[in-house]
Amino acid sequence: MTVVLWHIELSHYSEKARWALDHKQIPHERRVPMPGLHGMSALVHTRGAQRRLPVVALDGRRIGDSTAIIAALEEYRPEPALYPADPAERARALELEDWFDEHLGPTLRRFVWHHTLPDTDLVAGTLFTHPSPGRERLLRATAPIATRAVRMDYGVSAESAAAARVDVVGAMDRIEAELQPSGYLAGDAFSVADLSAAALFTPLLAPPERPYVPAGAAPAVLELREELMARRGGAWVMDMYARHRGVSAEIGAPVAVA
Ligand SMILES: N[C@@H](CCC(=O)N[C@@H](CS)C(=O)NCC(=O)O)C(=O)O
Repeated sequence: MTVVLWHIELSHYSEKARWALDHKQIPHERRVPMPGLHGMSALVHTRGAQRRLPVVALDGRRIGDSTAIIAALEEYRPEPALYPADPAERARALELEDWFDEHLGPTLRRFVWHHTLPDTDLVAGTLFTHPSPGRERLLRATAPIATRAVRMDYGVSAESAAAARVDVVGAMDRIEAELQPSGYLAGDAFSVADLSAAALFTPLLAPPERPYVPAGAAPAVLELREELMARRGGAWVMDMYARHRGVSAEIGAPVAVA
């Protein structure tokens, strides 16, 4: 049975699921629902259980939520492992995954959307990394309504974006504080903790190995990117991508030629 991922190209939670699928080299198809219909698509594919993407079809099951998806993939294809074998290290890795999911994911999204939404060209360039003229026309036609909906859904405002900036910098502090002598967040090897922290930073830091990196970014995003890239934690995110992002296992993905 083909493994299918319903995802949003830009989304950092989707990037967690893509990275896990690619890391474990699980061949899968990727489907991108039309912006505006993401919630509906998640509800349909999980039969009402989830209104967020990513969602994975795996072994006859529909699984929503990036953390639950990685847990299911770990069972389905245990090697290469994303969960440390040592119980204490595993508990630490899962705690860190959770912390970055809850503290970095929503705040970084709030900050990036606040500064991106006023520029419809930028929004289109962010959502469509391949030409999609039909979808882009629809997006432009509905931009004022869609902008309001995104602001409401994610709690985006000038005040919340300012607070989010502080929290994003705090998440970078946490990476730097938690890094072990090994250079990883839990134990001596790459784990779900490293994958989560690095993936959740990508809409801001845009490592070149991340698929679907938008061509442009808002000035405030570029400014914070520069600030964080000058830090040890920013260099660490780049390093995790360079060393561990690996090759896509998407069925029909373009093959990289040397
Ligand atoms: N806790 C979830 C969060 C997923 C999430 O927030 N997804 C957002 C994109 S970043 C989404 O589906 N937004 C579209 C919508 O709700 O319509 C996870 O880890 O997968």
